[in-house]
Amino acid sequence: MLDGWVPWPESFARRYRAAGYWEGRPLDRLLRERAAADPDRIALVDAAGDRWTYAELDRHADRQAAGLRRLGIGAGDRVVVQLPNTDAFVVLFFALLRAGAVPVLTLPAHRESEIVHVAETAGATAYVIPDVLDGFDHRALARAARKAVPSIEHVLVAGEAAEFTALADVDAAPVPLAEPDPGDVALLLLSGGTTGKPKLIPRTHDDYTYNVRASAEVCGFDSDTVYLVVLPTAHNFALACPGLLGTLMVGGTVVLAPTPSPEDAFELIEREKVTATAVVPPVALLWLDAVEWEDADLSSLRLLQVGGSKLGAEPAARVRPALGCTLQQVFGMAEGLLNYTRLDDPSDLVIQTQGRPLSPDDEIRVVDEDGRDVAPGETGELLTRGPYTLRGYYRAPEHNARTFSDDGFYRTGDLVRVLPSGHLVVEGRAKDQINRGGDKISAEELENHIMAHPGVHDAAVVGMPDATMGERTCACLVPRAGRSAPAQRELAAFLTDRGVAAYKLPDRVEVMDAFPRTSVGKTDKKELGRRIAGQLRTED
Ligand code: J2J
Repeated sequence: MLDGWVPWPESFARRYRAAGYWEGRPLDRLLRERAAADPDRIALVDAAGDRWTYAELDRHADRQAAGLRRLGIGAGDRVVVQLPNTDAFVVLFFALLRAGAVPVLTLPAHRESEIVHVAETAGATAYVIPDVLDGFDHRALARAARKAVPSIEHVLVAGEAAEFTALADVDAAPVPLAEPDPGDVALLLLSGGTTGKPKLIPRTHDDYTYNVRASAEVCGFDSDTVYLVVLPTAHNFALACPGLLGTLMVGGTVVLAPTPSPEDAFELIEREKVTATAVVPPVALLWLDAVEWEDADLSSLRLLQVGGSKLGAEPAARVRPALGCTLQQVFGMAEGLLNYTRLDDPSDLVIQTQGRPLSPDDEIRVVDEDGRDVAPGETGELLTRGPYTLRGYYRAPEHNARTFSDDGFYRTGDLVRVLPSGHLVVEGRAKDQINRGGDKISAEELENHIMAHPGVHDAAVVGMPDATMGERTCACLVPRAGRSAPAQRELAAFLTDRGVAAYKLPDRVEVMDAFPRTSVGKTDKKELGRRIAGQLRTED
């Protein structure tokens, strides 16, 4: 069993098994079983129109698993995966599971700072990359990562491998492989993060299979479902809620979009007769406008899932008239808990709320700053535990001590209120994070990077309101005595040079003589946020 993760207490594990949530099946079986039942159905279509049947996908995953084993990548090995929305991701994901290795899923946008930290924390033995993506050479990143993290023995490249191993050559005749223990960790997801560095989220075969199966049921996925992957495949939402895994589990067809742009997505919706997809609010807003000028036929689309950050009631109400499909709000987290509006919910709940918990055994508490339960309907911090919510981050005991209650509830950092129907309304956030249209940015992580700049004495990163993104990132700087603080462009270049992902770069820089302080002398970020918001209003 993998060490460094926190399993559920045995009494809970027993309960979740008895209730039928945990079925004792390895995650990759969902593909194996569909391939046996319906070998010739189309499982996967990429943007170029290449098609994979279930049998082909299954066979390819078996061959790649054997190839991975031949390289020495096997049981319990952590493998950092950084691939775009391509068939290579899907094959590799199942191949790793079958080889017994643990995929560690990172975004294509991540750079040296994130990759090195993640690979180090995971103790990764391999790193899988594209060759060049959007003009960025991932092989150069791999060279830097290998230098910084000596445990990385293998770099596998989808495309031109240079001195590394081509993923296409990771291929061998299938060999019998022992199935993993379904109670063990199947994959590691990345958390949005609220502290200095991103955290790793262990998800077990049992818990993730349940996450996928229950989501597919709630969303009405079946073999007629054609699901378009718009968000990165490495994102929990697109992967498993129900996402690509939920579609494959029920024998539907997964279509991979290279970008969320209306041009790419609408063309694929029309060409492949897509029935369902999942997007973040800024993409939903873009699509709602784009239907006015793009003349693609979107009539096949039945379900638009929107989540990752809060969708306003006004755009929510426009989804059906503009796109002709059902809206589903999803308030989820890679840590576990998923809230969905139901397909038959009255429209006011669909428009005004962020859904209700997926599982009857999702336990919800809403507490005040002292940890006491608030009165029903009042706003407080959401705490949760349940059959698919983590009990601790991977190899992070100190952080876990703060982030989990003694009885195992995860403190989400989200401020919510619960309606009598059980639906949740997200009212704000207690965590020090910016939610930039669904992309999460840890203020502390970014502040640490910024404070390495020689012109900066102190830094505070806060969100500022934005009509499209919900929030954007503002870096408030106090210059070092006798020096000048960097302007936005210079700061962006400095952070890029440090290997910080582009989505984390501040949208605005505010230079000030000193920060407002709270009564205990801490930087008053709420006040800073108010000041920036006020300033933006005067600029309008
Ligand atoms: C407000 N805030 C939301 C929503 C997430 C499905 C959907 C989303 C995610 C995700 C996910 C929100 N309204 N509808 O993994 O499977 C904010 C909350 C939450 C955090 C989690 C999925 N939906 N959020 O966004 O791990 O603050 O997962 O705690 O990236 O996003 O972020 P993440």
